[in-house]
Order: sequence, then structure tokens, then C-alpha cells
Amino acid sequence: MVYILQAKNLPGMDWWNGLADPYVIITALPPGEQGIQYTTKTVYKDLNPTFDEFFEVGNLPGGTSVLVEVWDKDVVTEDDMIGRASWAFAPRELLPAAVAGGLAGDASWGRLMVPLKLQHPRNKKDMGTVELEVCYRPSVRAGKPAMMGPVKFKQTLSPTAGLFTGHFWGRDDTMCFSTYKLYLLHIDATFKDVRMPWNRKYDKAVQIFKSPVALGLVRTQHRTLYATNVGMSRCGVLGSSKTFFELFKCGVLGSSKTFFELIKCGVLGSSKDFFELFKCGVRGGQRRYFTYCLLRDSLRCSETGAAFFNDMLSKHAMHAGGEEEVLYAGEFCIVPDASAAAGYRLVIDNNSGTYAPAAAKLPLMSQLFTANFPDMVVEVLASDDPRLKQYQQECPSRATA
Ligand SMILES: [Ca+2]
Repeated sequence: MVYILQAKNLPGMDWWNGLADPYVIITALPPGEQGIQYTTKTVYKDLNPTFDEFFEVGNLPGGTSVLVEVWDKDVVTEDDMIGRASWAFAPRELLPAAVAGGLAGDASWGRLMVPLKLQHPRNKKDMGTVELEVCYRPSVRAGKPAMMGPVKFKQTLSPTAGLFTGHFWGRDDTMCFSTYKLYLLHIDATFKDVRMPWNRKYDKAVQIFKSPVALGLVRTQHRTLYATNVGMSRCGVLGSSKTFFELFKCGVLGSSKTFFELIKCGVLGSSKDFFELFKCGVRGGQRRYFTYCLLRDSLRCSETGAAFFNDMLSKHAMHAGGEEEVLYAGEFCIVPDASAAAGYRLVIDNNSGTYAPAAAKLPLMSQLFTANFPDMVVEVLASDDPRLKQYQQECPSRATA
């Protein structure tokens, strides 16, 4: 469990204002295993940035080296590394701290403040400091080192989409023309080498993937609607276990405003927070349907049925950024369910003409969601299931789309 607290006395990197736009990349390198990486948000125009972010890694062995890099975000040119430091993870040294302090009243946790001096990668000059707080307890289960969470999300509100439709974003509510990227965990472990290539038998897919012009348009739409440096973007984290995160006094971690964006970062625990991110599937008093695509890094989705999306050759190809294959694709909706812990359940299908994902692999979507949100109730329905019609008809915007 690593808390990235803040950096101090960073040097100015941008000549025009003498400031920097720092973010931190932490890479844990367990001996003989794949590296595990975490990247923070960017704090714009700040030489003493507060990050207040954390991630949890399971089964990290002693002797793991942890590389900490602080980078300066640049919009036009490549990002520059401000400085880096490394640190060796040594759990035995951490454990006595647990006896001394414990964490939120739980003495099984050890905690250690780790201030690190940053050095420039080449000239070794001092480049300020970065402060981590590392909390540790013996692994509960045996297994390979792995990222355990939290699940981050990015919500992008697109004023461009608003211009297409003649609606301004925010007039109705913030879900109006949002796209979402959910950085779900366990995607590789669940889907392994399952891939769904675009559907050669589907006219609209042929129109896109056989035409460089159409494919270029789809990719531009993706960049526009998922952009982070235009419009207003909210990022945050979805945790898999509420009690765990409560232990870490997280709640809302704060928000920051930048020239382009309002960024809110917080911790959302359990399936309830997933549903709340989508306003429990209701906007303007009506139940809504969502289109999704699963790629190796994230699940991308947005509300479907908006007039803006009807003009697109393929919503799924747009969400996938024009990728020729995805892990899975379809639609979902959120329906009230008194028997579910969160009061709602996720109804998810494989309804995508563009990628025509095999119904036989649909249970993997359910497995993926429950791996990320153990208390989530998920109903999977193949696109030809008559029960799906019923759900679609309860969503006026989906029924007419
Ligand atoms: Ca910069």
C-alpha cells in the first residue's frame, strides 16, 4: 500500500512561466516478476504539488526495488523527466512500526514515511523531493505480486459533443455527454487471449475498417470525446472494498482546477460507487442505456441513444479508438434490484454489430466485474435474449435509437 503524498521544491521546467506540471510514476520491480506501475494525476503549474493518491500491491516480496520518477507534463512536446529516486522495499524493517503506531487502530499494519531526494537522470543534480507513505502487512493470500487497486476512472465531459447536438454540457446534468474510462483490474487474467476482431459481415464495420478516411474520422472522434486536455474531466478511483479504504481515512481526496479542467479525485468503494458514477443509470428522469468496449487497459463507455451518437458510423469503433479488435463489446444498463447490496444490478450484453463478440464469452464480463466489485450483482444476457428487449423498451432513448 503506497501513498503518494506530495513533492517539494521541484525545479521550474516550463520556460514561459518558470513552473512545472508534475506527475509521478512509481514502478515496483519484484525480482524475477513483471513490473507493476502506477501513475498519478498531473498537478498543473505547481512546484510543490500535493498528490494524495494511493495504490495497493499484493504479495510484494522483500528485495523489490521501487523506482519513483517525477515527470513534467507538456502538451505539445514530449514530457520531460524532472528527477528520479529509488527505494528498496524491505518488509521486515517495516513491521516493528506496526507495533509502535499501527494504522487507523489496526496494529497489523506497519507504516513508514519515505522521503526521497530526486536526482536528474543524467547530471545527478538535486531536483527536489517526493514523499511517500508506505503501509504494509503480511499478505493474506499467497500469490504473485499484483496490483490490487483501487480502480481508477476518468470521466470526460465533451463540449464538442454539446455543439454537435445544440446542447450545452452541464445544462441537464453532468452525465449528458460524458465518456468514461474505467481502469478495471484483472482484465488480462480474466480474458487471457480472448479477442473479438471487427465483424467482416457487418456493412457499417466494413465501411469503417476498409476506409482510411472513415477510420481516421473514428479515431478523431475518439480523441475528441476522450480528451483530457479539453473540456472538463474528472478522475478518481473506484475501490473494490469499502472497509479497506475506510481504514485508510480516504473519503474524497480533494480536487484541483487547471486551465482546462476541473479534476476531482476521490475514492469510491464497492459496486454502489460504480452505480453512482452513472447516476444509477437515470438521467432526466429516464432510464438510460450505455455502450461499452473492453480493451486491455480499460473499459470505455458512454450513454447511448443521444442524437449525437446516432450520426456516428459505429459507437463501438469510436470507443475502441478504431482498434481492429477488442476484448469485448456490447451495452449495459443499471436496474433497481432490492436483493443486491447496492440496490441495483448491472445488466450487460454483447450487443455490438461492429465487433459481434461471441455470446459464449459473455460470462467473462460478469467475472470481470465481480473480480473488481465483489458485491456487484451482474446479469448477462446474449443479444438475442427476449428479456433484453424488455430492458431496452424501458429506456425510451434506447428503444428509438
Ligand atoms: Ca510542462
